[in-house]
Amino acid sequence: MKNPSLRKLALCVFASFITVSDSAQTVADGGNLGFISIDCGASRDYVDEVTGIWYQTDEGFTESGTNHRVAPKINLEQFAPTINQTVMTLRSFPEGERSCYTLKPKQDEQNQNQKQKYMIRAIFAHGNYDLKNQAPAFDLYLGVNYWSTVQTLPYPYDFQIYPYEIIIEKDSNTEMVQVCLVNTGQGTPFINALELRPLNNSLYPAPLPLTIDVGDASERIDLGSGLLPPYWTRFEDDVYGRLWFTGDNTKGDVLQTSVEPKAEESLYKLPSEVLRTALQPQNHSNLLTLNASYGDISNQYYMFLHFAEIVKLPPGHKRIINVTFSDENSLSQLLTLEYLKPVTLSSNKFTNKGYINVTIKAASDSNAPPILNAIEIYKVVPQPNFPTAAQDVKAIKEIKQIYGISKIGWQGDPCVPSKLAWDRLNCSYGNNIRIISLNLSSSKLTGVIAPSFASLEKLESLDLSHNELTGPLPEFLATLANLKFINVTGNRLTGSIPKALREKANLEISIGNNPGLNCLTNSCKEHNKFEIPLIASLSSLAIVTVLVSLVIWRFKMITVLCAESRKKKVLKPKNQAFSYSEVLHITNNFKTTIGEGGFGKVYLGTLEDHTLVAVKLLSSSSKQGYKEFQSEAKLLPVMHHRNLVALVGFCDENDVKALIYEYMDLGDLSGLLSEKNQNVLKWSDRLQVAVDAAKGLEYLHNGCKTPIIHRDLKPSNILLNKFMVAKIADFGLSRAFTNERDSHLSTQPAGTPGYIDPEFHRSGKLDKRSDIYSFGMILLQLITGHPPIRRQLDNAYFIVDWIRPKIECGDIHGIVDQRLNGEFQVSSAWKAIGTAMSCIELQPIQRPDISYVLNELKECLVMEIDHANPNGSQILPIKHHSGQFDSITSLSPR
Ligand SMILES: *[C@@H]1O[C@H](CO)[C@@H](O)[C@H](O)[C@H]1NC(C)=O
Ligand SMILES: *[C@@H]1O[C@H](CO)[C@@H](O)[C@H](O)[C@H]1NC(C)=O
Ligand SMILES: *[C@@H]1O[C@H](CO)[C@@H](O)[C@H](O)[C@H]1NC(C)=O
Ligand SMILES: *[C@@H]1O[C@H](CO)[C@@H](O)[C@H](O)[C@H]1NC(C)=O
Ligand SMILES: *[C@@H]1O[C@H](CO)[C@@H](O)[C@H](O)[C@H]1NC(C)=O
Ligand SMILES: *[C@@H]1O[C@H](CO)[C@@H](O)[C@H](O)[C@H]1NC(C)=O
Ligand SMILES: *[C@@H]1O[C@H](CO)[C@@H](O)[C@H](O)[C@H]1NC(C)=O
Ligand SMILES: *[C@@H]1O[C@H](CO)[C@@H](O)[C@H](O)[C@H]1NC(C)=O
Ligand SMILES: CC(=O)N[C@H]1CO[C@H](CO)[C@@H](O)[C@@H]1O
Repeated sequence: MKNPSLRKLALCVFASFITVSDSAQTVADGGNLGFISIDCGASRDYVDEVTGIWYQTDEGFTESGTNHRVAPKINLEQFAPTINQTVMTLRSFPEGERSCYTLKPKQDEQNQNQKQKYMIRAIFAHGNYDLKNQAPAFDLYLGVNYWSTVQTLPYPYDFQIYPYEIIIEKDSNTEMVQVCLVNTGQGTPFINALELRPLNNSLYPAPLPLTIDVGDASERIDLGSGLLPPYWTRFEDDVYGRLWFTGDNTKGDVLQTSVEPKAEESLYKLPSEVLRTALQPQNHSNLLTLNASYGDISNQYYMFLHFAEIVKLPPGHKRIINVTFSDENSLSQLLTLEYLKPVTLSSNKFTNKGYINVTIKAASDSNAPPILNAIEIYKVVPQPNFPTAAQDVKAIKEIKQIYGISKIGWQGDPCVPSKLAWDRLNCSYGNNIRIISLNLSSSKLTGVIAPSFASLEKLESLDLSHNELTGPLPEFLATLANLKFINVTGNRLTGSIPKALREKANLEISIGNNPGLNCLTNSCKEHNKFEIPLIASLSSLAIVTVLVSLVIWRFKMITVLCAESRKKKVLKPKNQAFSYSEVLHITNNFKTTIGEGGFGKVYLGTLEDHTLVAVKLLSSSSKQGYKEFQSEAKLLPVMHHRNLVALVGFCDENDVKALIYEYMDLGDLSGLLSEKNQNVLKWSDRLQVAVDAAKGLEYLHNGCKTPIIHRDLKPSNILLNKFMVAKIADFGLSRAFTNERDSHLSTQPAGTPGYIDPEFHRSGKLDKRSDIYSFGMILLQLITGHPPIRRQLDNAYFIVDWIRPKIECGDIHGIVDQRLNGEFQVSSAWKAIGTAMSCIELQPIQRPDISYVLNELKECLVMEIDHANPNGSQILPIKHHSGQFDSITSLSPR
């Protein structure tokens, strides 16, 4: 922690200020010079009587905080008549960790694409504004980098004014400069004034930013000043608004002149008041030594010495000065002074040796001793942090503005520094810092989904659920290459899901509870042309034979598509038409058979990008199941969900008809549960499968305006990929209904014995509850390891009749699959059984909705995992949807 030196401590509001020069009045509006002058906490704009500078209130520069007046209980004017208006009010920031002021310096029209140097000054004087007699300390940031720590002092020093100055360089690409106050838990940050002044770019040649910091060895001193210390001069004297302090004159002889040095002609434009005085060695010595002690060991400094001859030397006499900075080079510089002409020498970088050593000697041929008029010592402010990519900053600020998001924490850079990153978003911190997830769930957003979201190029997850968003789900979201998850559940979106989004690989969209959002009607029309009469069942179990005549025009359409696709020999995107020769190529001439169904064989295939696929080929002799195929071909391209098997493409060429699906490495659930499988599925894996399948079913039932009823749910229709993510397959019997209440009378037989809803079997009435029944039977099979109809010896009995007595006598270990050897959490198992039993109520009306079932199953999973991690580590089953790996890696680390 730094402590302001005593010399600076003495700098207080009782200072006597320098007299005013008339010329200052001509710049009533500092804005013309590119000035920004903010009187924080002021209630109105005004022109400072003394300096002629126009001060603005901080409205529009910052977003939070409250206004105060220093020393509210005393008559300041009487108490300290010289106090400056800018210091009299302040703004404090009791809420939020980081509070920022955003300055937008005017871009010089003639100086486009150039860098521009600015001086920024922040002024602090708390004046016991809150009557707490405290001395707050807080950090000051310039953009994403630490600048300094403001350390104030308590009564009776509470009127001390702390000016912090920094010289920065802004290139024309950066639109704005941000000065942020960061609460470090040592009191409420506050600020009295903030000023920005453009500098001539040739000034202060050194790596920027450079700062002059109250608590550090850095300083700006006017030597030989006749004024009693302390004092500081302001704009009326210094066109750049630098503050000058009186130095220690006791080590030398003071020189003064009443003649004005030609300050205007010099680059640094020092106030003539500063140049008019100098110090020379005592007793006509030839050596002036400066010795200042450094601040922190790690700091680096640059020094600027200002000289001007203020003594009219006899003709022929010269003052020649030999300056040696003990900086990195320690080179000596020779300087011959001319009468009244200011000159500045700059040092190289000083690395810290504990003190600064500069010797100023008279050169051997000099006729006069050395002098020094003023000195500036700047500390280099390290810049270790880079801001978030400008594009993302712009986009998130637009989003903030469009939706009027007034979050106290959303100030400054969204991602940097990481400990101050905005809530509700996550970033990737590589070479290029990007926003990768944004969660604005329940944020009262209204209006349409703005294009700014699409500017967050690297976004992986976007949660906009539970807002009041209207309009369509925009197609531009599909341009986000990494996007894997969108949740717009619970809004008022309308229209249909754009094709580009539906077809985007690995994208999960949650669209539930948008009454006007239709994912079928429009899309189906659009998709009709993709229908091809193929059989689409990956499962190999009983499928009913139905003969349906072909719709000839569709074949023509498809032929055209195939012809087109043959021309482009490129990698196919999703749901694309493949030619027969491509199918041959993909399957390596139908080399590997991975399954066989009623309609033909399923082959293993490999796409050009090495993705494995399952190619279902319709045997040319088979005339079965066209209806089923049509269902699937109609529904599958429309439905996109992580827990539904995805259709990759199709082929229809002359007699060859094939459907191409994503490859599910681990096969179907009935195989995984069968006694032949040596790798017994763990309890937590079973629950995860149940949760996955429930999610898929929830999407079918509730994700779209038009519910889809699967009608043939059974373990063999639940497939698992290599990450053990379960997906529902086989939509051959699925039906979509425009009106949910309108339960349909179906004449068609459907379903598989054991899993089929007996009520549907009886009445032929079809609704979502039939799927729930089947789902309940699958749950029971996951729990017990047994199919619904168990055969033992000559007997066959219904699993429910076997299970009920065990439930009644509380025999959980008798119910759960014996192969688990009791390795499961009892409460989790009971909950799972309860859920399953509620699904298979005979009265459909008593069966729960799938969303309820899903929640119950999630809770089962949490119970099991909490049990497996007794230390309470927060591994949750439902992850942030960043990829396929999430849920499974958290469950079964492999
Ligand atoms: C900066 O100073 C140099 C030298 O005095 C001068 O030539 C130049 O015009 C100045 N630039 C600006 C923008 O004032
Ligand atoms: C200058 O001379 C005076 C009187 O002789 C002496 O007291 C003082 O120490 C000298 N100063 C220096 C810097 O030599
Ligand atoms: C300079 O200051 C440092 C620290 O105050 C001190 O150790 C050193 O002796 C001084 N050097 C000279 C030449 O006065
Ligand atoms: C200061 O620098 C001068 C010239 O480089 C050198 O002679 C002197 O010893 C240095 N003093 C200290 C204390 O380093
Ligand atoms: C300047 O001072 C340095 C260090 O004291 C010395 O080495 C050099 O010779 C001097 N140069 C002149 C021209 O006097
Ligand atoms: C950010 O990451 C954390 C930790 O992984 C996670 O808990 C949080 O939900 C994520 N936030 C968003 C908006 O994705
Ligand atoms: C978004 O935040 C809400 C609550 O803040 C949370 O329930 C939800 O899971 C989050 N979404 C994601 C994708 O992390
Ligand atoms: C989408 O958001 C809703 C509401 O926050 C939530 O209930 C649902 O679980 C989310 N969907 C997913 C897949 O996370
Ligand atoms: C440097 C400066 O601006 N000083 C002024 C502060 O305010 C008092 C009273 O308003 C003036 O008299 C000073 O000149």
